[in-house]
Amino acid sequence: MPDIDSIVARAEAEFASAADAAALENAKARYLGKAGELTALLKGLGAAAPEERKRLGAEINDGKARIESALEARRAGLADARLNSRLAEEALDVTLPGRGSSRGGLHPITRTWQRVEAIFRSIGFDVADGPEIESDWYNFTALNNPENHPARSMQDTFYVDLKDGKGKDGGLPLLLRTHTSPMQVRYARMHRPPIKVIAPGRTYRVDSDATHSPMFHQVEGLWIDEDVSFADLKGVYVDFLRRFFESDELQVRFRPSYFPFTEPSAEIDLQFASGPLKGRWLELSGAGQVHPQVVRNFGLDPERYIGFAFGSGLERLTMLRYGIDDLRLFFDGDLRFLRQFA
Ligand code: 2U9
Repeated sequence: MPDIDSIVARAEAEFASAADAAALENAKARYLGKAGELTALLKGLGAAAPEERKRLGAEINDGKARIESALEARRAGLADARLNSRLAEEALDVTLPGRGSSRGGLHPITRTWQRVEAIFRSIGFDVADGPEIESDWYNFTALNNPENHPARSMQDTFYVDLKDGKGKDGGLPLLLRTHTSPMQVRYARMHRPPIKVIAPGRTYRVDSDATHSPMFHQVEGLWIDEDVSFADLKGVYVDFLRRFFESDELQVRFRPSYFPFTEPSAEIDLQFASGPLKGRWLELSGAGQVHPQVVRNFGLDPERYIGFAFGSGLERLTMLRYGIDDLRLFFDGDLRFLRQFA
């Protein structure tokens, strides 16, 4: 008669050394499976004498129960170990400080843009927005730019040249607007006077150095009615500058100049009463009385309607307001610079 205790002891040892569930199930088969050792003993019982069969049967069944309980214990042990190792692997240290969420902020140009809109809205100006790809007519012709004006050349203006020949407006070229003026022409042709509007937005010129970027921002304004004068222009613009720069002491100077779309025209300079730029005349904007031909291009009679226009770079306004000395900082995306405005 085989020694059941030793079979049970071997099974227990094999189960204990099974490294995983698969090894354990293989070990189980060697004892309790169809061809297992204990199964073989049970099968052999038939050959034993009846008295012997009863005693042996009880002994084998007892051995089987011990092996099964060793198996269950090892199964539970392996499951426990697996759970523990997963817990260790996937552990979260809930005591670690959070990563925090960083605060976003508006780009300084956007801040200027919004500030300019708020000031002009407060004195009754509408804000217009429109296409950055323009036709030659809206960008140049309507603004009284002569056919041979250098601004129209390939060296100064980005022309749109689509391969399928679509970059044309009835045979004339399309281009990236070189100023926001075409938007005011569109606006003036869609509204009846009084026309009181500003057009802030992106503009493009073939120009790139420390003080010029191929993409830059402008804000232009237009006020057309039956009796709008140069004095109104001065009033509106000086008020705007004092509010924009938050200084009532600020000095403003209008210097004669020339633009094809205004006549007479002026450059606008300003002088701060305090701060690092104090006492220096700084060029800022241009302006003038809208040229009669431009008023005609609005579809209006220049004998009846008159008004003024002005234009300024949003970059220039921003640099003077915050004391920024390099235009390229606006376009580099350097967080050390941008965070100062957040
Ligand atoms: C219409 C008619 C006239 C807008 C004007 C200027 C003078 C001017 C420059 C300032 C710095 C452009 O960004 S800049 O380089 N602008 O000097 N702009 S008058 O005149 C207009 C606008 C629209 C229909």
